[in-house]
Amino acid sequence: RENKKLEKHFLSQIENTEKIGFSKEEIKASFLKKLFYNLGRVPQVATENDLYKALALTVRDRAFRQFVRSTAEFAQKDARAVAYLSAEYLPGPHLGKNLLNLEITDETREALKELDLDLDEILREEVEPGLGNGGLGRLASCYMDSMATLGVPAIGYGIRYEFGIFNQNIKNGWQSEETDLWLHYGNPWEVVRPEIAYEIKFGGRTEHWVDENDKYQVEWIPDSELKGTAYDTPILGYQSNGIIMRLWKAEAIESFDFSVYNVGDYYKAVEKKMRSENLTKVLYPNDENLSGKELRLKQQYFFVSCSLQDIIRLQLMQGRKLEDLHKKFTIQLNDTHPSIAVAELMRLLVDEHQMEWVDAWNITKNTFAYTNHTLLPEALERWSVGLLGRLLPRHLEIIYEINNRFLNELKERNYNGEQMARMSLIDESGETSVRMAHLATVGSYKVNGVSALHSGLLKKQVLNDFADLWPEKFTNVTNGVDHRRFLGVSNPRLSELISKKIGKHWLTDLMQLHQLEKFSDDKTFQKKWMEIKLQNKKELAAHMEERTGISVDPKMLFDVHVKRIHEYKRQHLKVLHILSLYKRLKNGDDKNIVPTAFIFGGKAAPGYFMAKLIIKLINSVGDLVNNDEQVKDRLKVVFLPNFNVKQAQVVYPAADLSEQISLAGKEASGTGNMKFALNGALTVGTLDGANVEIREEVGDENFFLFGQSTEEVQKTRAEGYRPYKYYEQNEELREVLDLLISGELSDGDKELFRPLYNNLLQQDPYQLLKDYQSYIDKQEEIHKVWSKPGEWAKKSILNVANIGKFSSDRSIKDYCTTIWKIDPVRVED
Ligand code: OAK
Repeated sequence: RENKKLEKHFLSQIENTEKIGFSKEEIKASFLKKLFYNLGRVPQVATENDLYKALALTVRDRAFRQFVRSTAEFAQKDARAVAYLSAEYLPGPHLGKNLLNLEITDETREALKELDLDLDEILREEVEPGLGNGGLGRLASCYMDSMATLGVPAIGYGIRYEFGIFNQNIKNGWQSEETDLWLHYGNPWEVVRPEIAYEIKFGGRTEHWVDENDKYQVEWIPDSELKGTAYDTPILGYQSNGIIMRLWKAEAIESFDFSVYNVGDYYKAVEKKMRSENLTKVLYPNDENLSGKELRLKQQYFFVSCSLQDIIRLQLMQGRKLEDLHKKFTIQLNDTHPSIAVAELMRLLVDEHQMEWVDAWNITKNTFAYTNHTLLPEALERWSVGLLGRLLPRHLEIIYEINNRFLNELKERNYNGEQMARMSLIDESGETSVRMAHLATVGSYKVNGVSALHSGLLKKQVLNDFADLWPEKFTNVTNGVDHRRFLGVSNPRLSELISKKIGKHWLTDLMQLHQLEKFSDDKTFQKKWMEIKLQNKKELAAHMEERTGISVDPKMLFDVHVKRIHEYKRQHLKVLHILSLYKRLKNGDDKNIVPTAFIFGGKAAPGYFMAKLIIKLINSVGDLVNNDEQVKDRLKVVFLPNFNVKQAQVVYPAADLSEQISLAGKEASGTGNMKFALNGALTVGTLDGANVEIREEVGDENFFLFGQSTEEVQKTRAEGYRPYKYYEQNEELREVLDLLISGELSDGDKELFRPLYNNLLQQDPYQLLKDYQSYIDKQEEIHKVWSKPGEWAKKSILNVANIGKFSSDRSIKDYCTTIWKIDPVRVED
């Protein structure tokens, strides 16, 4: 827009920090104004939610200021930018985090106090956006924070699901799912951009012809269309920059189908609108498991196409050539969920922008980079050619063309038929389908795994042929976590103690925590350290009692297993341990058993029977143990319902022991492991995912290692694993397993847990029985160490002191140097 006056006044307003100040008085004034002018409320009738919203809007103003300033800076520097494409985000509550980033937590607390309001109460009002399932979605949000903090020009693209991950209730020990209504009370953080909207096509057919200039042309004639509208949420970095998360909502192109309306069928007209909106209604709640549903593919294509059209618009708007797209943008694919982008960018460049195939391909394969987040075969996406061709006929043609050219290249390099069939984008072995990981790999300039172990396995197993062909394409970026959220916001007591000792610099450089090492033997420091842990445990205990009715003594060892429920994560191995302790106590053998609270949390995919049965088992064991007079002061079992970011922020600071017990070779990285250690929990874990690197950093004497290594797991399997052998040979294990089908856990019902029992005795795909004894032995050692408070405190301090590597700031710097080739542009105040 050319309007000098508007611009001049705008700038003087925005740039003038006085006008949007950060002092207590200014925050108070803004808050009161928001309450009155934006929400139309006077104090007498204002609800808790009104107060929350008034504060959120106060903070959002300040957040947008940062975002606008960063954008101007990025534009001026003509910086190369990242478009992060992720089907999932789990940002967690925004308010507390934004206050920290703006460094106005104390001022805000004071301002509210003067109004007789409590900041903590207002913070509890926020309903978090549950736009993801677990690790992958949360990682995307940690990366958004670090990109903002470091000044990496970036946009995070995703889907604005109206209903996010379900709310989990526990009824009679079973999980039940309830719709997530996160938008019900309105979302003060987002701004809709109705003018940023793109048309999206589905179905129909293609027409091919040669035009008058001898150019091959293709037109896609769809059978339905809808549009995606942008909703922007500012994501602040610490102290300075801000970027946006742009989420797409599906809508009908016209609100009403007027041709139908005119003939009088009003309801039919509205129906079309509703059908379009269905597309972004709900998040698929499967974690590392395919739904294979048509709507899911539509969601993926929908958000990818909106995002790519937006990226092209931004490229052209800034007067740049489309041919230079890969120079100004890099597009990171968060797993294969957005991998249809490879075909879509080709379509946009070739069909819509008339580019030659070879040039378009050159741009495409220099634009995308692909992160793999799992090796589980059941999570590797494939779409049947039938479904893909029906929904996206043009894309299927493009995928076949990419594949033909790729296979020709292999032929030229003398690959044989078998190798080519293995590497093909099309899997012809069963139902003909497209292997999305192959499409992403062929269409990207870099492919990375998320921990050293996982990246190695990716090269050795799932993508080995590709790694042999293009070794330089493969790399590793070990995951990291947003330490400002998971220590700064969620553990204020520990943050304060640390800052008092070593200053606040750790907030932007987590390696500073090394300075704590020299206090690890200091008795006074140890005492303060453990007092803080105890305070945090009291808070968690109160929280758990409120939600489950189960009371826990905060002095117990808090042994915590929180993450999605999945057999490979082996929550049931933890259960076997609890039952072994229970048995021992009942037999009067209580040596080396310290009073312990076993705390679980996590959601099961609604259709995953075994995972749901594991939840029921945990609760049944809880009923048995918690109500047994003989053991109830020694063992407690709590399943905390509805584990999400908000609850995680109460759990991690209160944990003594972090359970990271997946079967080696199965957990790509894990990030909960990092959050626990960051809060001073000691890890009991296998050599899986990032555990390996955590152990390297914190030292093996400060990490409780057990179980087989990846190689040993493979050897066990190759030698014909017979779990029954361990059942026969290990008496305690046998007794514990038999307890599952004794009826003791299930009101006499001997069949309830039989599926788990049979699975463990007959297949045991995750080798619990094999790792059992090693786990039990390690737990005995853990209980011994816990009995020596000084020793435990020292290990806890050393864990925190050596966790610096696992900040997502480090991960993002790695992405910048090894993959994106971007220099961050940090805007200083
Ligand atoms: C979910 C669906 C499909 C593919 C992967 C996932 C997923 O959440 N993977 C998880 O990603 C995290 C972030 O990289 C890792 O820390 C977890 O180990 C991995 O399971």
